Amino acid sequence: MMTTELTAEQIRQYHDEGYLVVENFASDEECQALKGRMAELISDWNVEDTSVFTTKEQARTSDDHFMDSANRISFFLEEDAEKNGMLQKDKSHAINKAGHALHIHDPVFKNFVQSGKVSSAVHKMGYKSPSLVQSMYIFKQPKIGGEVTEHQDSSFLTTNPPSCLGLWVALEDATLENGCLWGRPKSHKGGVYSYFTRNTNPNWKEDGETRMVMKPTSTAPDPKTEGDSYVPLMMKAGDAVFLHGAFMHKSYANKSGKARHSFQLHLVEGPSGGAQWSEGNWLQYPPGQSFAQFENYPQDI
Ligand SMILES: O=C(O)CCC(=O)C(=O)O
Repeated sequence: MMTTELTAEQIRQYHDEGYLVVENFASDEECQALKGRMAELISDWNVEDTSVFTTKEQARTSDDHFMDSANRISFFLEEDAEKNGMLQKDKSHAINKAGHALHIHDPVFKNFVQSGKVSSAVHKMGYKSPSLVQSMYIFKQPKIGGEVTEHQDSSFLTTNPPSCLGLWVALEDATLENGCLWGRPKSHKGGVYSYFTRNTNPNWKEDGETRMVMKPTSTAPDPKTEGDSYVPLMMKAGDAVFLHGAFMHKSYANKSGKARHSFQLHLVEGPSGGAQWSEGNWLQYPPGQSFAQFENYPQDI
């Protein structure tokens, strides 16, 4: 498997801009292998065993299916794919995403993430003991692929200190029409402005509260006012973008007739690298297991 060594200039760009696009990160064969394998997984998927995924009301919609998906391959439907409990599309066109442990449970996805190029890039970016905490396959379906509202990944995958790194790999061309990513250069320099954290009220349901709450930090201002400075991150199939955990990004709904499949990894610094996984994160392993067991990614997955 080809390895892609990032240059010192690319590392500088990543730290300076908060993101780094790497062309041809994945080969055509790798993109086809991941897409082909996902088609097989969908064909085996029992659509009854699912829920809808939307970023618009995430605090309210964090259901058991979502909260239990850390260590599974779970499937989530597009909001507009269902009406009155009935699917409006066949399941392969109704799915929003699959996650969050493709890298653990599926040999084809695992093979891709264990390729030397991912590990080499992550270490060059300064991670001492990177832990791969989640993987996702996002479909962004033609016509119904929903918007992803602006956010920072460190809000959703929190360590102390913040250390999240996203890797977003385009498996199909990502264009203005089909809902490419948009990002705000240098926005990571303002720090993490909120944390999506478990409600500490044990009676949240009875009290009419949500299971997860978005808590603003006192240190970073809410950067959402700076909407004009977003730039589109258009990519060809095989290109990838590394996203700093505090980098503001989003994507618009896909109104076009073309899908925009992508594969995402999120890593954090592990305990030996000096970061602690937050107990407030939505993503937790079952009792007795911990993210620390995935330190020194990718050898130890
Ligand atoms: O794929 C998208 O449209 C958005 C994905 C994203 O924002 C993320 O993975 O953090």
